[in-house]
Amino acid sequence: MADKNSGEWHSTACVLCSLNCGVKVQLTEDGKSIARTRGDEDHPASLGYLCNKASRLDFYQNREDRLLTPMRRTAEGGYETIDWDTAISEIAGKLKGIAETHGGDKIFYYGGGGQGNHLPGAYSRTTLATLGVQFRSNALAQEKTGEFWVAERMFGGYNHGNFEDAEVIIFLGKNPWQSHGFHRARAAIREMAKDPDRTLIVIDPKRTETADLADIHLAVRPGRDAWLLAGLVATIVQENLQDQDWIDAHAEGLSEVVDAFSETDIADCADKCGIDEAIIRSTARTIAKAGSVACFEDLGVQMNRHSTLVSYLQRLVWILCGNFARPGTHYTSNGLGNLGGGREEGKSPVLGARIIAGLVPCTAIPAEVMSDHPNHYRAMIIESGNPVHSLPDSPRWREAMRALEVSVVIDVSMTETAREADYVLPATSQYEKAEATFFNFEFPRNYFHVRKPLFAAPEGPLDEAEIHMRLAEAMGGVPEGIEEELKSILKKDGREGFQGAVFAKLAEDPSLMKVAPGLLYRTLGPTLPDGMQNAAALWALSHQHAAGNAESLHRAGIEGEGMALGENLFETLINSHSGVVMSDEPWEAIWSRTPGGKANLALTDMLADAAMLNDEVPDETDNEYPFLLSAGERRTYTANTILRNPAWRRKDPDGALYIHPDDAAKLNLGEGSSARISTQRGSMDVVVELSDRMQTGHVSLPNGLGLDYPDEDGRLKTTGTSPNELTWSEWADEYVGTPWHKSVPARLEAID
Ligand SMILES: Nc1nc2c(c(=O)[nH]1)N[C@H]1C(S)=C(S)[C@@H](COP(=O)(O)OP(=O)(O)OC[C@H]3O[C@@H](n4cnc5c(=O)[nH]c(N)nc54)[C@H](O)[C@@H]3O)O[C@H]1N2
Ligand SMILES: Nc1nc2c(c(=O)[nH]1)N[C@H]1C(S)=C(S)[C@@H](COP(=O)(O)OP(=O)(O)OC[C@H]3O[C@@H](n4cnc5c(=O)[nH]c(N)nc54)[C@H](O)[C@@H]3O)O[C@H]1N2
Ligand code: SF4
Ligand SMILES: [Mo]
Repeated sequence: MADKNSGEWHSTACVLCSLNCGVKVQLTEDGKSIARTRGDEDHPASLGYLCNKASRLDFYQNREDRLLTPMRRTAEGGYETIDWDTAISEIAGKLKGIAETHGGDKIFYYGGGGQGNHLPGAYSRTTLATLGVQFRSNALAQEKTGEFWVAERMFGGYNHGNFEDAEVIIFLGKNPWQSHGFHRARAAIREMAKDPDRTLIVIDPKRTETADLADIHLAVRPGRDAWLLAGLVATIVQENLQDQDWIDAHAEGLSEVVDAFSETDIADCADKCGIDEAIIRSTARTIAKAGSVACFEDLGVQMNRHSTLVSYLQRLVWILCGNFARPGTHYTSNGLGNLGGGREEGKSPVLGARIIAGLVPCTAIPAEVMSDHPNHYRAMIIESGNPVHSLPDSPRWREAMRALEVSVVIDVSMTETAREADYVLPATSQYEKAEATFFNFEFPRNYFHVRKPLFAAPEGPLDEAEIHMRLAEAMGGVPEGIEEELKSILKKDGREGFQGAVFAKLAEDPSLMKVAPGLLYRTLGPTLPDGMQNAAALWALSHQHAAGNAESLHRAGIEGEGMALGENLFETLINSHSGVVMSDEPWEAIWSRTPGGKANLALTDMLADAAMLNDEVPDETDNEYPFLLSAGERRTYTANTILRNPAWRRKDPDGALYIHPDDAAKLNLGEGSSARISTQRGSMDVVVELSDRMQTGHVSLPNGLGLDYPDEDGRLKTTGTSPNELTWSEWADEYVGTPWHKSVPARLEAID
């Protein structure tokens, strides 16, 4: 726990986006709030960098709507507070009842971590394994699963770009000036823009802040990236621009790709995507000529038509020119845990939707709850996620939540999702326990940052680990006496003896594995320094990682062999304040993770789709819905739903709808006027802001708005528009079910 007295700077991380930049904070004198924030120069990746949002972190820690006690939904539809024992015994009884009567596979698990907290996900296994839960998902299955799946099949894992060193940088449906996605983004983009030897290419219908700094801005027509990328691939193939020597040495499947694109009509692609053929061809030549190219695709294409195909086509553009496993190009990284694998792992039980990386497509969940199929989900545990607000079709989600026989939400606030649940359990905040995320994709040197708690938790909330262990105990999943026995071994024989005892116990009774994370929290956890009980799960992970990665750990300066190496890794992690480099590899190491040591260029399903593009007549809009809505844009003051108090936002108070002035004029919409936006799903009122950054016919709303928060009188007040009141589940990618939020057909009209 941070020393409450004054003045001292404590190391932690910003939890407002996936980067978790290192932050140093000073607390107020009462030790309850963050008073000052600055960048942490000792953080191995952010190096002191922060964006505008980090100074608002106290809005995360201190909130009027903080959950302080378990809640149970009443027959009248309100909530009553209940004590922990009642909550745990009722929830355990109901979940266990469903598991025994219908099978654990009827209980669905959603979430497990947001942008700053992935340790709850580790402890949830204690409950899930006890119940025999089979199906789960999280927010990655509404954005990244298509990309994961393609990358897995091409490279054997999720690939990331080395943007800092690339000669040509491509941002595809990505606005890193606002959304980051790689470290020190604003500083790095400025460096790219300034350097005459580097070319920054931005592919975005909107002239974003990133596009302002680009050498080449390809203002593609919304939803038409597939044609642009097919045009780039076809140019490379037809003009013979590929790096033949590199492909001969490092890739397979070139002839299938050449066959698929040798007849592609590039003029037709140009026509459909709205970018001149000459510009497509010259851009392809720029890419082919470059010494190194790195590309970042994000939601502009991942939540859009042909999303999985686009994830493939953009990879073809750079892999044909040899941009993998070399500095300035792309890599698969080596971190702790393995977030981001993309294997296909069976099908979901009702719709038979493809499960990628263990995640059921988010768009399938409500239908799989409300179906009368015998295998439909009957209960749900939602932890550290707000799907009623953040997944497509909020109205349908509300219905699905009520259709469940039991629903449990574990959160810090009374969220839109919590308000539909049968039970709501209060969790400690990310600054009241040790925390970490698994979104670390650096290379050649990758790092891990375990943060120490800053604040004592208030009376009431519990760490997720404790919640899961209590549930498992109440369900009879934890053998009598085991906790005390392990504790006394740890006390007597230290960690080495403890490890031996844990292994012996597991060999004797493999079912103990189910509750291992919770047991570690209870036994090893309290012995960890600085109140870091919640870091206990990292002990097992450290040993697991050490067993297969001695060389990269040694190179990173973490010493020892066998068990000692795992122990040293764990010790280094929990004793560091600002994060630790825990992997250091040569570029060749990437090939050892690539099946057969070669990149796979030819994905036959994707090539078949690409071959159809010239025949496809795109038709996104019609007379009834003449606009395309980009539903959920990242702006200077948006942070998913992590911050609920609207006062945190210094700009754009209503989360305005951006529209081109020509469109606004036609609809008699002035700056700051109100409009109604309607889609096939619903209608919402919005405040309008004119912006010539938008194309005509294209409008955008921010993500993460439409949250309610108590005003001065304690009345709940909603700020801005909740985008998913306007979206629906079927509007999604055919392969992995990621929603098409960036291409929602919509109609606009002025209102008084
Ligand atoms: N400030 C802030 N930063 C964040 C977040 C946040 O809430 N706020 N959230 C974080 C999360 S969870 C994520 S996943 C990332 C997302 O980061 P981004 O994907 O960069 O964010 P978006 O603004 O949703 O979409 C990016 C761009 O896609 C463009 N776009 C829309 N339609 C199309 C199209 O048809 N084609 C192309 N090529 N582009 C199109 C939009 O104009 C927009 O500029 O941001 C992270 N960072
Ligand atoms: N239309 C549209 N919808 C979108 C998007 C879009 O662009 N357009 N973007 C999507 C994207 S990319 C993403 S990633 C999702 C994000 O949506 P979600 O995955 O729902 O994530 P968050 O909004 O970050 O919600 C995280 C939840 O965790 C809670 N929380 C915070 N700290 C703790 C803690 O320590 N313990 C527990 N138990 N809970 C905690 C917060 O209060 C919050 O309720 O939204 C998606 N929704
Ligand atoms: S880029 Fe900004 S929001 Fe993201 S972690 Fe860093 S400071 Fe926080
Ligand atoms: Mo995201």
